[in-house]
Amino acid sequence: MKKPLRKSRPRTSAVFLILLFFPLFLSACTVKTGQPNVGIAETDSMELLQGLSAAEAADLLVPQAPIKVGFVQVGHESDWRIASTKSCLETFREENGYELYFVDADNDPKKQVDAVRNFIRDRMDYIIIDPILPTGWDAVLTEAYHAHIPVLLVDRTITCKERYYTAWFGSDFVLEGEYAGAWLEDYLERNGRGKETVRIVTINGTEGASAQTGRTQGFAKYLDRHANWHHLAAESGDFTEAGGRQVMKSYLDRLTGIDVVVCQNDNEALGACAALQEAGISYGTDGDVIILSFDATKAGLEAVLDGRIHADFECNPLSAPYAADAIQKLEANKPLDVKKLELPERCFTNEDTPILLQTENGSKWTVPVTKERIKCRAY
Ligand code: GYE
Repeated sequence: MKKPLRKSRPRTSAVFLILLFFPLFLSACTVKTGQPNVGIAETDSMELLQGLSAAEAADLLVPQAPIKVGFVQVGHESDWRIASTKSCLETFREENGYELYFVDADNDPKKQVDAVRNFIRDRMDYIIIDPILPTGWDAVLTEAYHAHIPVLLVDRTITCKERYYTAWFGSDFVLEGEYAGAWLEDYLERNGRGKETVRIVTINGTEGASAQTGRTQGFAKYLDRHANWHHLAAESGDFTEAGGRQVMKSYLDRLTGIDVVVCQNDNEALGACAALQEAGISYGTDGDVIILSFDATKAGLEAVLDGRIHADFECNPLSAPYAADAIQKLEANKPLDVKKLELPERCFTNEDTPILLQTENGSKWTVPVTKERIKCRAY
């Protein structure tokens, strides 16, 4: 992979200075552990530095400047997002050698672009973007490119030339949607409902976000295959619980006989359950309406365990450690293994036995949800 162009951090000039005054510096220098970003333990520095070139010794002795990371987050709309933010804050801690500049864009695409522009102005070493929308990035990414600041993308994607970002770590949203379709197909078949008319509604995520378009596209392949599946409506709940509840309520006000609700995340699913409950309509594994969801957060899996949600298609929010790993590699001038990496994800169901889901783009066994599984989950 092509090495990203990046200007060196201020450390370089410190190294230069130290080389100039090396003999003087050496005699005065004892380095202590426990201080942030100092490379070697308290010891006789003369002894430790023996055999090293002046440049190598200087590199060891100079306190490393923290790596400045600007991270622009989508917002705080869901449990998934909160887990993603937590992972970012834990990963890019001061103790780990980072100076993190974190911006919550509150679902405003303009705020995201402004944040990136500020990161460029403030000379971040790296910029990490979780983009609300895939479009609107060309100008600012070009600016980052010309400022030689590597850009890493996490979670959702951006539609731009590949050279404008160094790497992406996220999910295959189309595949997630396909698994949801494959599970529903299999479930209806197993329950003798393969030929029945099935009335489906979808509660979309934020319109235009790659998580929304991908899941929609994947599930649509299964809608297309089944003439008896009637897709009645798809409206956005903006990935929030309030949004899910409100959209479900409006569906119930104007539509009858809904068999399946596809919610594009867990918060929307919980909102939809509340609206169904309020309307006195039974749902879940003991009820009339089948609920599907995405994310598989703790709250989502608890709902799967007690039968409110039938199946939950996992989306992994822990991409920050992957971005940090890439940064460490770039710092060490090592090549990245891949430019795009899809994180591992599973399909959880309320059923006791695993079922093999096969789609045109992948296959995997479903995972039955248990209390123990939920307990040891990170988010
Ligand atoms: O499904 C939802 C969140 O982009 C995958 O955004 C993410 C989605 C996730 O708010 O809960």
